[in-house]
Amino acid sequence: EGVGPQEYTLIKMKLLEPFPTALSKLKGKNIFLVAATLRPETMYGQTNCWVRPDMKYIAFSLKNSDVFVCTKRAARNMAYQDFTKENGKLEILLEFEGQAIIGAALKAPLTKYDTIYTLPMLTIKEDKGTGVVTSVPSDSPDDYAALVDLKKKPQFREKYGITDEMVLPFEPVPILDIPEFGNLSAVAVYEKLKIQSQNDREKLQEAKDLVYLKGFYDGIMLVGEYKGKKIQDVKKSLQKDLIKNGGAVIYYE
Ligand code: A2H
Repeated sequence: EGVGPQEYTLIKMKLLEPFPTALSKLKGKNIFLVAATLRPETMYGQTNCWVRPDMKYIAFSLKNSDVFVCTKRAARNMAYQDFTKENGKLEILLEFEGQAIIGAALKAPLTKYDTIYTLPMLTIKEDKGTGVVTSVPSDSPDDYAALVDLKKKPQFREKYGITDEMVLPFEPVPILDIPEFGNLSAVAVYEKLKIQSQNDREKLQEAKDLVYLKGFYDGIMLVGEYKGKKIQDVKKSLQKDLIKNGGAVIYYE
């Protein structure tokens, strides 16, 4: 990437009660899984949240006593961005592996699905974003590939204690129209390149290269307040609205 910090929109996905056992001592608190995204305009299409089962996460306190869940690396950055009571100081409440929160129910902003679930993605990187990724299978080939893996492999769901209800009802939502790729661009390239799984790294990179630039610049919103408008013209307003309504904050790294 270029010089200087990258700005991300941090999407706040509220953990619903009953909390997973590993977080039960935080009962009654406002807990959010926080996902770093470059595509706030796609949040209408969220179908689930991804965490990596074998990666470490922490829960830490914000200034207002709300709790965020993400990697310790990201939390340390946040401590220097005015998220915590004391600048640079991190108040860690709990540490656990992603596995411990798989299956957890969440309320996410803008999506039409009332409740979405925390599911496993094995390719999440430790050193980028928060380690929590919000899933938009309509427009992200990585997300679509990981969702299809779970849908077509009952043993994969079983391995992580995921029930059918957490996965099967969730379909990619047409939210953007992208020239050449239509209104489910990730699905279109997944099929075009005959991608087999989330581990098909080379093809997934190619898929991303194909759709991203077009999505960023020429895509048209199909839903929501900015329906009919170009993404590049509404991205900033949409981000502002999300922040104003408590669904997101800005995060740099
Ligand atoms: B994006 P960049 Cl619809 N490991 O959000 C793997 N991927 C991660 C990650 C991590 N630790 N942290 C964030 N990401 C994903 C939406 C989206 C994203 C769409 C389309 C493309 C896209 C929904 N998922 O990303 O290297 C997050 O997924 C294209 C790369 O900093 C985040 O935005 O550019 C993006 O990668 C940040 O990656």
